[in-house]
Amino acid sequence: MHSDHSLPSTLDLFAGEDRQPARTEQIGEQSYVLRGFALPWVARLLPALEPVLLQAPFRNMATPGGFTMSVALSSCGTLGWTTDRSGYRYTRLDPLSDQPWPEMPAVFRELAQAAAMAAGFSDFMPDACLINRYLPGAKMSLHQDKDERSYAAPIVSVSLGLPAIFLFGGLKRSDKSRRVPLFHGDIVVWGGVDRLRYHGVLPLNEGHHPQLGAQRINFTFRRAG
Ligand code: MD3
Ligand code: FE
Repeated sequence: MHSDHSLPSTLDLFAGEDRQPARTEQIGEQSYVLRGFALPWVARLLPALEPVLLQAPFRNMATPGGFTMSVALSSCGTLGWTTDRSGYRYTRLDPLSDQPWPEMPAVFRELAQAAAMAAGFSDFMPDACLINRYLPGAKMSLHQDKDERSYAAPIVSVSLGLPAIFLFGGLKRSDKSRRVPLFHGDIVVWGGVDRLRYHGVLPLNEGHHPQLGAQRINFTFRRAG
């Protein structure tokens, strides 16, 4: 059994004059990595994920350019992100089933809201949770998240399973990007001036995670509509 990070420790004491605990890493003006924040939630997240994936299985979608994404996607919530030859968009129906996307489990929304709050964004009301599955070799090229109606809300991203190297760029594609390792249980919150920064994920390395096996699963919570 892994250690229980829900127990308070000296690492969780608030640092200096700031409201951020010591395990929070600020990576941009309004961007934060909350190390291990999701660990106490994993035992409730994984069972809630199962029926979502039965209803809306992972699939490798086509891009407008005619490639197939190496990351497999699903979604839950009112809106799900999809791509095909005609473009990127949010839809109310899963194109695979022509049925509404699975409902967002309450424990998903509660975690996203708690993480947003911890990073200083109150009243985050996500209506979309994109679920990304990375198998070894899968990657996400540098891009911006621009398909949402408004950029006012933050984005909350939960990393589970194998570690990955996240690329955190600037507002122009050519801006230098920094590499941020993300581990099982880490949450990243972006908002405000950092909302449109370019970002991506390097190809996933082989490995085995005790709970998730040879994969990384990422939940990305957004206010899309
Ligand atoms: C940084 N997913 O689904 S976390 C995506 O780990 C996506 O699966 C990655 O990028 C993953 O679009 C990275 C999500 C993320 C979302 C929005 C951002 C990172 C961001 C906005 C600005 C900067
Ligand atoms: Fe993205």
